[in-house]
Amino acid sequence: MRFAPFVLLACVACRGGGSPEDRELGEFRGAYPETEQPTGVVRSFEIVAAPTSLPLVDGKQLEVWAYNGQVPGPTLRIKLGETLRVRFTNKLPQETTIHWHGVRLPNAMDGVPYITQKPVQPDETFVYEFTPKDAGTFWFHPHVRASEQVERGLYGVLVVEDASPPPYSRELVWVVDDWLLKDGAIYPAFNTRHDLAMDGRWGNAITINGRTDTVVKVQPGERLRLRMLNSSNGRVYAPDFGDLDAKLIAVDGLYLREPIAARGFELAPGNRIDVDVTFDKSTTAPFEVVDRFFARRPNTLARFEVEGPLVATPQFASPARGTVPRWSGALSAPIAHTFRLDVQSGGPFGISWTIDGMAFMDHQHAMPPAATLTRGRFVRLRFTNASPRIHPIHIHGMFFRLLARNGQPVDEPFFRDTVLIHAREEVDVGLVPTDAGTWMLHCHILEHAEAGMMTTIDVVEPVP
Ligand SMILES: [Cu+2]
Repeated sequence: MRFAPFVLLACVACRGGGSPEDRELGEFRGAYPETEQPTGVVRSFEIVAAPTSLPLVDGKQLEVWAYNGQVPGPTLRIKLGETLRVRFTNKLPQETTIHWHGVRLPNAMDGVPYITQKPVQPDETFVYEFTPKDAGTFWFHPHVRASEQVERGLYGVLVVEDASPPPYSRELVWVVDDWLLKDGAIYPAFNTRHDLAMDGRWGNAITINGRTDTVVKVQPGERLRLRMLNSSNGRVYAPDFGDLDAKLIAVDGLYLREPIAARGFELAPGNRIDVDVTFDKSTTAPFEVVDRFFARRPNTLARFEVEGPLVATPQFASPARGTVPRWSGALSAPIAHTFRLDVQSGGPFGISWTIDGMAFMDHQHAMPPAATLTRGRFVRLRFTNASPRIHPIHIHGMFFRLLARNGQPVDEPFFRDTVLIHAREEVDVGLVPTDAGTWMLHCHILEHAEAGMMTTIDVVEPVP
């Protein structure tokens, strides 16, 4: 009897091949940052979604839909270990929900209509309550008619601070969005044939926190933490920080294994990056942050102007020292499921975006899950983009690591919850699901999602 445990171990090793990498594949501990113990502190917020009018984009009044009368909505801020309680009231003319993008939370709090909750009807209230497992930059937005509701202005940032936040001079939260405006108003037709067939709705005005003319005045020596979110329906940005000393420290909330130069990151809809920026004491030259996703059509996003007396630069080690496994043997693991991304004609919009040949059109008639995964067990998944358009694929409630693009191994020193898959590209990811439930997997180009590019994956408890 005393040898039984060794027999069991040998058996597991047999199935996985027995190498150190294989053992790491199935090992959850250390795959994500260790969760702080819940502190018992509950942070309560009220959020009301309602139509309103705000001076946005170029300063003229714009009819929008907003959380608490603001676009972006309020930045909700709690510390790791604290519980977020949001009493949400819908004052919109249509049903809605709030999805907490990137947050590992109980499935019932994920805000997906008919799958995790009934949609919140006009004048109804719903209470979201959960204790995030990770510190980081997250966001929230509706998961009902998102291509319209998000475009009209419904989104906000959730910052889960470290239990002991690093002492930056200050912190900036930048929500990058683009607006399709015509005659001083949000272009009123949503899910147009053009937007559905192309890469979603790309606007004609790019804003940071609702403004096209962001200028941040900083003092020489300051060290900033910049939390940046792309809330656009379809537009991808590649922020270039030029001559700034800018290091990428977190992607999609979680810290990197080590800081890397913040250059060329494809900030697709849904993605967040945290950037550690230090302003040299010796220069007062202004700095621009420029989107270079299309090299020939750069967009200036914001400008830093350095002025005033020198300040001492806070000296501390980069917080980017997250536990990010290499999963170096992962490409020899079997592919648990291949998601085929494609397009076909037909359906209510005349064009349907499909996963595995199926369009997810109506939340009320849920399809069977595309895949069933086991909680705590590593899987390798493949996305084959058979279409000529881009698809930022987002998985709810878990993080994954990129393993390969078109068969070429990739070792990104970070986790993600959203990855941009280019036209005709094949992408492999690895992940260890940590929470049971039915989780959405979908394209974050909101028009593509609306026209069907969504599915679910079930995460089930391991068989004892
Ligand atoms: Cu897509």
